Amino acid sequence: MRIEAVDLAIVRLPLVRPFETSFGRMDARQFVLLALRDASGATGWGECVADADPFYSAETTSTAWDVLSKYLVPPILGRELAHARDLPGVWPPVRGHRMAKAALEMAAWDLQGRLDGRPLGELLGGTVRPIAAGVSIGIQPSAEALIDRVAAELADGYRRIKIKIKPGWDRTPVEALRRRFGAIPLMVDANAAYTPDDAPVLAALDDFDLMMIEQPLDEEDLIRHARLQAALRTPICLDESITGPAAAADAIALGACRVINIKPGRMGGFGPSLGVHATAVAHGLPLWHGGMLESGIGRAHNLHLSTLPGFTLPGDVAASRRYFVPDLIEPPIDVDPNGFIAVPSGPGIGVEPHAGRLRSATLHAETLRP
Ligand code: OSB
Ligand code: MG
Repeated sequence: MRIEAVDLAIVRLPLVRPFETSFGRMDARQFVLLALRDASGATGWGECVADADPFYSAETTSTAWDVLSKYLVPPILGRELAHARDLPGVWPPVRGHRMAKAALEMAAWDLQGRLDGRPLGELLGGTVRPIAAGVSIGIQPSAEALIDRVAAELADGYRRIKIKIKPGWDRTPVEALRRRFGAIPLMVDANAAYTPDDAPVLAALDDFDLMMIEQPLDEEDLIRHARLQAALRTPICLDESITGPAAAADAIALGACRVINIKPGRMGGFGPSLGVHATAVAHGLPLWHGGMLESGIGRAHNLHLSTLPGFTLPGDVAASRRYFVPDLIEPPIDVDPNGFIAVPSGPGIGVEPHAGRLRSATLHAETLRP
């Protein structure tokens, strides 16, 4: 591939309903969208998962824009690359900024698939097949409101329910869901809202046979996660802490988790994700694919990676209509009555933005050329 131009846009899409977590409430998604234009006329798409605010992670839309336009995009402009996997080798030694790196790296993989005429999932080593889908449900105003949401998601076929928790909203919603829905596949995500002093509250959740507790403690606290895991029967799943293959290996060696949530958009792209996948599979840890409220572009990338064999649990990769109506892509991504999502077929990610919708959702755009 030879990239002749990169279009960068800041895109804003209102969410169909607010999404509340322990770190705040979101009403819209604002992200950097990349288009890599190859000399052959093909275009690869990438969506940066960094949000407008630094609450889930340190990176933001602004930092991603800055790092992409100053450091990551210029060295690839006009340069011949044998394969998408070679991209990180041409970057200057930028520390961190994994979300910015991921957006560009994942766009290069989409382009690679289009140039090869193959679906991205196949290039990554997966077998393109329908993906088991779960949902992530934000903090609700009451247990009754939560029960109504869960009932609607189960009726749509979703195969696993994840609810967001925080101190003060943990036992009550879990107890209410178990009482109303019995033994459904249920898990919770704390987004790092607890401290080691909260261990008794988390241990009390052992009574409810949760599939796992996701990221209870701070992202840098692998050792405290290991101590907490030793005190719990419920498996801990790490999300924010898994910054790449080294962190995954450390977490497994320490016993800090028994499940891993892979988000390529958070961990620097498909290269690092394949590394985490291999490490987890080698140690027999179950994996699932996370989500970051992506538009159809990022969602399609996630579906393709989800076709790898290590993803044995339903992921947070749900239908477009739970997030955006209309989505940036047409047709939107849908779920079947059994809770499976078809991976878009066709070369690369198999979808592209609807031109008119992209234009009206774009807040700012620039094109970089050699
Ligand atoms: O922690 O998994 C998370 C959304 C934004 C940021 C972090 C997370 C989430 C979700 C939603 O849980 C997953 C999705 O439906 O895309
Ligand atoms: Mg999470």
